[in-house]
Amino acid sequence: MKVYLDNNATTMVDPEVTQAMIPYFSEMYGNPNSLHKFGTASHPAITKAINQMYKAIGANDKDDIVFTSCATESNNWVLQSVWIDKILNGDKNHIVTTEIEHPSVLSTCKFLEEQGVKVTYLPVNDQGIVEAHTVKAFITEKTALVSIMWANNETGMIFPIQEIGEICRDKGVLFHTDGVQAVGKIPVNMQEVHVDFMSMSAHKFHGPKGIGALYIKNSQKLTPLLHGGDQMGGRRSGTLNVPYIVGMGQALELATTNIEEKMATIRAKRDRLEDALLGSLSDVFTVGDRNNRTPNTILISIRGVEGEGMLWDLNNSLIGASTGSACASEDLEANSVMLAIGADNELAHTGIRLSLSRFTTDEEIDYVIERFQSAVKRLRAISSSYAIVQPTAGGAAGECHIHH
Ligand code: 7TS
Repeated sequence: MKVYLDNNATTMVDPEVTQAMIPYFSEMYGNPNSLHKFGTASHPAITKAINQMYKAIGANDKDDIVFTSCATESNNWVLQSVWIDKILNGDKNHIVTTEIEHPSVLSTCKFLEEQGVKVTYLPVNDQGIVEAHTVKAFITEKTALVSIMWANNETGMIFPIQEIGEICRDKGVLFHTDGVQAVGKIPVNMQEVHVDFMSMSAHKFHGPKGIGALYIKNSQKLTPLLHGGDQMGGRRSGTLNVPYIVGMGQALELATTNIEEKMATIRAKRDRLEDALLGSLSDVFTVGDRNNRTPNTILISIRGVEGEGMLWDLNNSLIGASTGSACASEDLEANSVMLAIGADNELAHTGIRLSLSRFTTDEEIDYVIERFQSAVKRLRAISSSYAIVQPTAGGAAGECHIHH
């Protein structure tokens, strides 16, 4: 058996999405900005995809959804353009974000710091989230933007986006959320939250890689990152990627149709896996209250077992998991999100992220439970440190046993 449990890194393209895309590679390849029929043939499909996106996230006619090449671009666009609009050409100098954003936000913030912008990286609590009152305490007269993710890619923990949005609205500060791990996984309705900008990525919800989008509330001004042929109303130049636009719209419609049902099915499998691992192994911990997590995610630590060793064993059993974000997995550093939550350095080297999808089956879960347990036993048996340390050997396993 072969089991893919790295869906927070990327997902399989839904075969229905592939089918919807194919005609726009083959027959309808014209440039949609051309005036001839080769170009205009794809207009209805683009309109359909845009409508699918608006409906899926509850955007209204006044809002804008602009396609980009990925969420990394969407995140860069918001941060760099707010810097240009509100800091270079305005009287602000400050951005508030968190310690555990995706590198596409954190590295852009570091770049902006080099340009003289002040950035506050809010610490997370032991649940791995930032509470709204903490955000409020750090907003000043000089704050141009708050950028806080909707759900974290490594833990799945969901941030209080509604409350944070209200605070930003009351303080007159722009609010951007990286919605990559929320959109298509949990209900997202832009009418229910006050969010100015939201980044999305198709390959996280069974769409193609290499296409993202940015939601812009009330189509407000945002200096373009890419200047050129004035596509997308001049907001984002570059020939429209028609097949991928079609794929993104179709994938989001499929992901969000009956989303509560889909969530319940994935959650039941996730909880069964989590309960089985916590119940059968000593000294294992999962991060964050699972009722406040995206329903597909587990970040589990196994005392005495290096994450990379565990991945190796799982990989030998044809199980794909990760030690955290694939974007950072080439180095053997401790999991930075676990460190931010307060895990000690040793424990932060043992994090394994298991992320399911709607294609994960019960048989796959059974197989993973069995292989995971035997990998832990094997690796602990050969671990010199575990035999010596055994800090709470025999103690209860459970959620949130990570101490400051
Ligand atoms: N934002 C979040 C929260 C993400 O999880 C990712 C990808 C991105 C942005 C970047 O999206 P892209 O469209 O530019 O690819 N995250 C991960 C991950 O957790 N493991 O691999 C990639």
